[in-house]
Amino acid sequence: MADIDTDEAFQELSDCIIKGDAPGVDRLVKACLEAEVSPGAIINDGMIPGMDVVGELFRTNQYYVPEVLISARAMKTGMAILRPLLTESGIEPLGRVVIGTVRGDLHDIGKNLVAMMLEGAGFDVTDTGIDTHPDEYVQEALSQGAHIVGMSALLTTTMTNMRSTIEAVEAAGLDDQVQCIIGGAPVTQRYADEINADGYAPDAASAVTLTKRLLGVGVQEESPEEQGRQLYLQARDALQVAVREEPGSAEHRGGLEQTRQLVEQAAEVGYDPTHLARLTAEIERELAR
Ligand code: B1M
Repeated sequence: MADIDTDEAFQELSDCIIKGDAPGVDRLVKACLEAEVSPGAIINDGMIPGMDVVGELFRTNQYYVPEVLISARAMKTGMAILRPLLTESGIEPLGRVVIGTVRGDLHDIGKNLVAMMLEGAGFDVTDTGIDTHPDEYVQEALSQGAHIVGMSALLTTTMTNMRSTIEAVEAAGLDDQVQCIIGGAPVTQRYADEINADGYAPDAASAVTLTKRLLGVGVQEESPEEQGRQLYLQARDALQVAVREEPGSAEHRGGLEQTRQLVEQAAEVGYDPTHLARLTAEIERELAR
């Protein structure tokens, strides 16, 4: 058995995940295993803290999609080594998620990000890929014993297949065991409410928080101050996306509406009105463009 300072190794492993250094992760995971560190500790104390930092950097616009994908790939490198050992040692995942892009939709970059972040957070994830028929979600949910069905859609024309999927889950009598969550650029909380989804997340990091919250695992209750801050950051992100769209287009109006809803939610939990007033003024300016 090789000798190793586990605290140091975990810190290095976490740094490698943050930097997206896949060869570093490969080396460190193997070194930890060589030193008989348990796969669960390697994931929970070395890799997941790194991915948590990545999630936070992404949420606060310090990391963008390419950095997150590179970190997620590094995470996957470690998971690929550890997954068979975890199955052997019988460590239970936080929950089982079936995720896919809905029927008719071929966009998968965002969905892949969400899947990787969920896997990184300790969930067992089955990815149905793109163009997923409602029946396929149901079959996978049944065979995997899923707790969560996650749907991604990037087109206003395919969003409607989220409703069909939720209906299929209900028709299969799975709605007691399975919660349906949705996301994707044109999707909003309002739409989630309209189609009776159990949750909506605007980005991959929030999808992890939402999944943990729905399953009651690993999430401490956020203070109203923190909730407000998160909603404000989401509103700011939504506005940034909306202003890039053609003024007056459905995407532009939808993005501004989503921003307004988030501003209202942040106001409800008492977030600083000066910051929110700035966003509201920007929404008004955009609407007048
Ligand atoms: Co397409 N496309 N596309 N496209 N494409 C959009 C979506 C579009 C907005 C571009 C535009 O016109 N401005 C537009 C949709 C208009 C609309 O319906 N409102 C559009 C169109 C029209 C089309 C085609 C119809 C074009 C054509 O053929 N005429 C066609 C449709 C094909 C089909 O799906 N049937 C098409 C095709 C394609 C490509 C294949 C070329 C390519 C996809 C490649 C791939 O995914 N492998 C593509 C791309 C790349 C885009 C844009 C440019 C980028 C999408 C993306 O990957 N964003 C996009 C324009 C845009 O968004 N600005 C566009 C990055 C990604 C990280 O973000 O997916 O939003 P996103 O995911 C985020 C969140 O939304 C959230 O978390 C992610 C990370 O933060 N999230 C979830 C996503 N899923 C979630 C699930 C959750 C929770 C959160 O819970 C389960």
